[in-house]
Amino acid sequence: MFTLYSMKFSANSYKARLILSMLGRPFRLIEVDILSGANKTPEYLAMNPAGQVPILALPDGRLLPESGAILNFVGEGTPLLPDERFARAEVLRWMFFEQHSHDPFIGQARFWLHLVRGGRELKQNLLEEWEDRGYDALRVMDAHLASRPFFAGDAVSLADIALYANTHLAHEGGFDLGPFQAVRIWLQRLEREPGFVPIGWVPETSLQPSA
Ligand SMILES: N[C@@H](CCC(=O)N[C@@H](CS)C(=O)NCC(=O)O)C(=O)O
Repeated sequence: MFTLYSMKFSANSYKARLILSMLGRPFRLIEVDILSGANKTPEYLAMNPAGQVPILALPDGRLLPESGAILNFVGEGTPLLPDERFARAEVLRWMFFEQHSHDPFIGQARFWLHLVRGGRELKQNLLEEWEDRGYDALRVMDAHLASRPFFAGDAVSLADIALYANTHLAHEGGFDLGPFQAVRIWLQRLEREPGFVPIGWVPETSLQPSA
């Protein structure tokens, strides 16, 4: 069975929980309290020098940090990651977009403004850039989704899971999804997929808390 080092309100951790649920893969969850520094202990840094969640631990002990890598690993061989070369590249296109143009702005805004006490004051110099670049990302997503149901191809893929996590929480980072109708409809479409679970969901096999 997989073990997932994860934080309940972390959107990157949620991507991993969501794919494991959508694929019906049982896993053990270990809650890492990143707001109290449990991700910066020598033991945790030995598992992931970046000091971040999520980390997927394989049954043989190998460790895989990075939400996109975890999505790829878990999704390999399932309809969430097509075999055909171009179709797969389209999934990757949107996963790279998520890491470069979406999470650093919408994800960071939501993390610091919603989860970290005093985050607004600490990150005052970044707020304008987060807002500008975050709305840029939402405009790109809305334009793309205006004529298709999902980001890559006609069916749900890893790209949708990657982008759903922070987008459905964008309001917590101060973003208004009101003008982005195609994005709002897509969010609801993903929520109707089999195995969908909300961010607060935990599997029965969970341990709390841990480093
Ligand atoms: N690129 C990484 C980013 C992971 C990330 O930013 N995790 C956040 C929580 S959502 C974290 O652990 N933050 C604590 C820190 O960076 O110190 C991924 O996609 O997994």
